[in-house]
Amino acid sequence: MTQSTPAITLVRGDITEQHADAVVNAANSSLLGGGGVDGAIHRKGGPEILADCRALRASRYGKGLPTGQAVATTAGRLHAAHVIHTVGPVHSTTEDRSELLASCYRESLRVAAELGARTVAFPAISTGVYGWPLDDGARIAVRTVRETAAEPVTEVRFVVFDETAYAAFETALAADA
Ligand code: AR6
Repeated sequence: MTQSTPAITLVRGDITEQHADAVVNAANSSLLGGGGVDGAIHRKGGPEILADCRALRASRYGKGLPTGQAVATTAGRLHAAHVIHTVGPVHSTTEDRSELLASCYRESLRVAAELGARTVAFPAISTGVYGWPLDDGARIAVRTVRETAAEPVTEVRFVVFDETAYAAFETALAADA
């Protein structure tokens, strides 16, 4: 049986306001919080998320969550059942780390599918503090989701903060169709 890939939607907004089964966090490998999306998710979701992250550090990820991998916690007070934390690569001009960025989307979808999530909201991973150019980050995001069968996930929603990011995803969605 061939599996279908999720439908993709694009919205401009705040990822912490999304109603979805799973919300993806652009975390760092410590899993203990930071700025950007990560800071916003922990602030709005409340302390249960950090408690789960600390438990994951104590059990499975003593050395931290490796770049390109994903792991789920509660979503605390967010309008979601789960937060899926993934660690994007820092952008490099000397090394091609695209495969690690693609892995973030693939692994997050794999975890979402395992949890039985149907709707998954993603930020533009690595395109903030980690310095990935938006156009390329959007292209990798769209291409990877289009290549990844993730039933029962039926909707992947890219949630971007500003007009520039929205335009980058619009272009990627049009070009890759
Ligand atoms: N909703 C949607 N998009 C957002 C939001 C929001 N509330 N806030 C920022 N963005 P970033 P990274 C956009 O820096 O590059 C943290 O400190 C932002 O404009 O959150 O993967 C972690 O702890 C950008 O386009 O994630 C790590 O140390 C995109 O989301 C590090 O930053 C991602 O920006 C991860 O860096």
